Amino acid sequence: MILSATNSPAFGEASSGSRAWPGLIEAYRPYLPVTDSTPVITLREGNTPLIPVPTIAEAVGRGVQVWVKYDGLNPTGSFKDRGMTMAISKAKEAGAKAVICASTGNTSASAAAYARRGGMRAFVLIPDGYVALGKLAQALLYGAEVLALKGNFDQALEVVLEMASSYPVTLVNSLNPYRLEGQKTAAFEVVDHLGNAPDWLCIPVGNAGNISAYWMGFCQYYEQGKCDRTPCMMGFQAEGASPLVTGKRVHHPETIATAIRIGNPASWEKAVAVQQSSQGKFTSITDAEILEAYRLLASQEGIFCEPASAASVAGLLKVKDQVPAGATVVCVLTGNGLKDPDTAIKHSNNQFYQGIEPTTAAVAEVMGL
Ligand code: AN7
Repeated sequence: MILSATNSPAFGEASSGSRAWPGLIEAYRPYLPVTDSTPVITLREGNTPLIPVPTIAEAVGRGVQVWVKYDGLNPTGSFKDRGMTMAISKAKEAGAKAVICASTGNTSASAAAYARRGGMRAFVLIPDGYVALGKLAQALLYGAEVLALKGNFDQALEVVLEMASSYPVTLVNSLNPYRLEGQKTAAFEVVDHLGNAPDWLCIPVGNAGNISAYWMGFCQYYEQGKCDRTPCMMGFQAEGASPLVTGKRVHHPETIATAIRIGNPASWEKAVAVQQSSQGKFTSITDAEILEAYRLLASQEGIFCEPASAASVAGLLKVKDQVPAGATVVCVLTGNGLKDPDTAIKHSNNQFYQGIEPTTAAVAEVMGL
């Protein structure tokens, strides 16, 4: 049975009888570590659509049903907003004046938006030259103080951890436990929409915060009797940045999916525990497979996600023969395709006719009419 999103616990309750979505802290307040004195800093994140993807389901075959959780429709265009509304609200509650994060891009955009809305400074450290254009544009315009480091994400994270332990700045990377508390609500929404947990959850993995958060959410809902099973957690990493697949830190991670260009995941142990308790698996996919899924989602399903997000669908297609017949699969699309216009333009296989004379004759000729 498919239930609608309006079954989530407090849909609209906080908005005096209206059906407006109040943001995930209000919607899932009983499940979150907030009190009446927590100042809720929200952009009404969450409540993102779970969309059926019939072309992908067809490619998997054997009656498997596939949905994507399109978290690229959050206010700053990625799932990070789920964690950031919690982390920033709790930082504000604790009296913080400034927050800091290392980021491959999405965390920086989200931290910037929520911190500025909460009246705090946001310091973001990014790997110079490896952040997608849209994400950099967001961080700058939201008013973050952006520091581009001559190094990769893993090095930036090491610096940030030291900064947060020595200076009065609150860490808002996913090592901040409130981040995962917020992000686990995506699992709640999946169960609220489907009426149960899926058999498989396919998810891109970088620092492994999100896979850990989803698992927390499914387990919590299972304990509450909201679902009668928990999914196999299937984590996918880009081949050039796949430490969880190889079991070894990658010193020079490389992938076109810059969001997951991470060689030393912050939540490494947590992710291994999730894989083991859920009987899931970590698998790597190549950049070519990521791009193939990225184009397929856009051109066949009308869903534009960023390359890192397409890793979940690329991964599903790669291991499709392992999916039990008739299973229900949810692939998480973590970020919006508009984040990375360069990759879209460079790797579109579709025709782009340029330099056409502005006449009907010229246009008709190109159209082959
Ligand atoms: C689109 O923004 O690490 O496994 O600094 O942006 O929880 O790290 C982003 C990660 C997947 C991986 N998809 O999630 C950052 C950052 C997108 C992402 C991931 C990221 P985690």
